[in-house]
Amino acid sequence: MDLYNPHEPPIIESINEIYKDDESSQNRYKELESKFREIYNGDTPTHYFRAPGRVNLIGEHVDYSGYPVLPFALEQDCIIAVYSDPSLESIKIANVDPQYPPLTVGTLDYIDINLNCHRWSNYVLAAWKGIQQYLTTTTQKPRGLCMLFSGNVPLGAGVSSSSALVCVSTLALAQMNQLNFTKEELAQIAVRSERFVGIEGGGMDQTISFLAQPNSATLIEFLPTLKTHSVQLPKSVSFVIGNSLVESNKIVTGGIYYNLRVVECRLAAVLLAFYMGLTWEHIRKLHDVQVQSNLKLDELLVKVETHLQKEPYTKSNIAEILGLTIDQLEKKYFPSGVKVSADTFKLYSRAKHVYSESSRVYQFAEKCKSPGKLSVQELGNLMNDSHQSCAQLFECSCPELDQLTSICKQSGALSSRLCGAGWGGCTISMVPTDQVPQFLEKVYQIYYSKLPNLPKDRSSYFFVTSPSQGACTLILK
Ligand code: NG1
Ligand code: MG
Repeated sequence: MDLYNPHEPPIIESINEIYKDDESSQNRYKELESKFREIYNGDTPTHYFRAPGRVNLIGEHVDYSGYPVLPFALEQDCIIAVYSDPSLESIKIANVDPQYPPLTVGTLDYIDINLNCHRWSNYVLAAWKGIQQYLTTTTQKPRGLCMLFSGNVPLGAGVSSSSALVCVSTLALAQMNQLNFTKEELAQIAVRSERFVGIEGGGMDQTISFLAQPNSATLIEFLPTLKTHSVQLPKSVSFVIGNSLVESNKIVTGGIYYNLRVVECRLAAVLLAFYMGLTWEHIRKLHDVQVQSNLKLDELLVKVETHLQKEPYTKSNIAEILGLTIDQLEKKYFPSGVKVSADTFKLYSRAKHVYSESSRVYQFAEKCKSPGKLSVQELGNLMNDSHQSCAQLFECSCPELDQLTSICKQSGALSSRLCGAGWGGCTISMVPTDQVPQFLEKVYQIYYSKLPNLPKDRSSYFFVTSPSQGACTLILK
């Protein structure tokens, strides 16, 4: 069996096997088990599951426009211990971290997620809502469960702590209910489930959490159908994650940041199609414009220059151009979860970012295919250009991310860029492996040592990472 075949269910691993020389990870599961017994009156968990966070090398804010991304999975993950017996009629959710309160839901309850109440358990409920849909189509009665969660993916940091939680919940809830989905199916269910929390994400995070392979990054293509290709990274460099320590909560700011960008990209696609004389009524994504027009990314960039105005559009400008009322425009194109609150929409610069960033993703993956000829600085330049485009055209950076990425470059990194949604959170830097120790020390002195309330454990916010494996079921052996 090919362990990393997306058309197979996730693999079952032995905890002692995958954490052979790693006592602290083994202890993490032992602690989870003893905490579980303490919380659930002596019951012993029968199943364990894990799903990792991720970094993205390049391809930011292009997934929801239908374009490929190039992430890999982190070692940091969200893990769950689970127990089930036929007498249980509810799902009990608890977290080892006392700041995350427990919750109980009946297995047959209708799941209504309150978008105004920002609870960690919303992500578990979202996963349950996604899985419930498959159980009601069969005659199967959902299983009652006791679940205990523990996570070490940095939160609100653009490395996908939320998706790790949704993915591990999706995996556990599916497997405990004998739903034998493949990794690819689980990823697609988790993508739809996470949208119940109100953010119209593109699918990169859940896909890599399930389909990641150790030792390589993954090029994920979403259209016309989901496809993954492993990409070997150059051996002479290391990847360092540095959290700016500016927290960015996508749910809280979704109306002015993430969901606004989703709608800006959608409207850019529709107007571009309209002006190019395409059948714009069916267009939802910038990728749809490429499919219908059959143009290359460079040619589409020229179309953006020709057809979209540099000045921001208002809702009434756009409605008038398309011959719609504002109400029709909102119903057809605006996200239904976290409401967008903006008066103006910068369609020109958002479209320019998406088409140019997508071209960088293809170039990066292509260069990695011929390691003999590869100049790592060329990869670095693509990453640096990605940051510039995120900062200037997509406006998803912030002063601290700009400052940290330039400190990283001054301190020996070949490249440094924001990672994930942005507006805070992490940077990813590519550093020659033999220079990593000096790099870590320099950046620590210049950026981190000056910050107030710095967390005690440096490795929780500034660490070297390499591609790890995707979600799996674990056994205590
Ligand atoms: P993070 O960084 O986890 O907030 C988000 C989206 C991705 C992608 C990136 C930007 C979700 C779950 N994740 O990630 O789909 O659009 O931003 O490239 O919405
Ligand atoms: Mg997230």
